[in-house]
Amino acid sequence: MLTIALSKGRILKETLPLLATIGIEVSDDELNSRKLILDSNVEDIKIIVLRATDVPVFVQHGVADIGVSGKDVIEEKGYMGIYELLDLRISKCRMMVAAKSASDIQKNLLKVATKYPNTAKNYFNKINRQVEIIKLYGAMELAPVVGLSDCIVDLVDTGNTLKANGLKAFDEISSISSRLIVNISSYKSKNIEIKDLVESLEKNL
Ligand code: PRT
Ligand code: MG
Repeated sequence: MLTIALSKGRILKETLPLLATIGIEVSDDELNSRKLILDSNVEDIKIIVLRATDVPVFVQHGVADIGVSGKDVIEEKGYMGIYELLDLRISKCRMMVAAKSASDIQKNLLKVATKYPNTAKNYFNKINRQVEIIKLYGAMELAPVVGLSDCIVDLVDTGNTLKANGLKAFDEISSISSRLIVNISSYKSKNIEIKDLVESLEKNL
């Protein structure tokens, strides 16, 4: 049995066609049901659908053997108990520092609002900037507008969300795409199945 954890939303939408290319399919009935553990057409492969930030946690603890997670989420959580095996090159975007104007990110003690406190801390440490991190769970773009922070660290794709809120992206922290991750023990105990799956996925990318 192989259990694959995916997050609902864009990663699920973009991973299902990849799985289909290697013969793993989930019916619309399963997808539209309220079930959280979905059957696939392959008898010993199940799909669990989670919140994006929970995918590495399920894989780390081995309740899912494999998962697909944004590099943003993996870097923020760290690599304990997991291996990153493959860049799936889907759900691409960039981790950026954004603010109302360039002068806002020149301040001495910078206030940074973000859903990614570790990523932000590491980045500003590396460039020797002193920061105060304000952890938020959503609507980051609001923080500089209402004066809660000087800037934000967040994902940017088209830039439309920033623009709509009067913000601009300044520095790029990293480029992001979704990665196939695997539980370290599963990788040992189910090595053949997992390697097969990874190799056929890789061929079809
Ligand atoms: O929505 P929920 O709270 O359930 O979780 P989530 O927002 O983490 O899930 P989801 O499905 O939205 O995102 C899952 C993964 O998709 C992330 O972990 C990233 O790896 C990847 N991804 C790719 C993105 C984006 N592009 C993206 N643009 N995740 C979020 N965004 C958001 C961004 O945070 C900002 O609010 O879209 C907005 C910016 O988009 P543009 O196009 O306006 O620049
Ligand atoms: Mg979202």
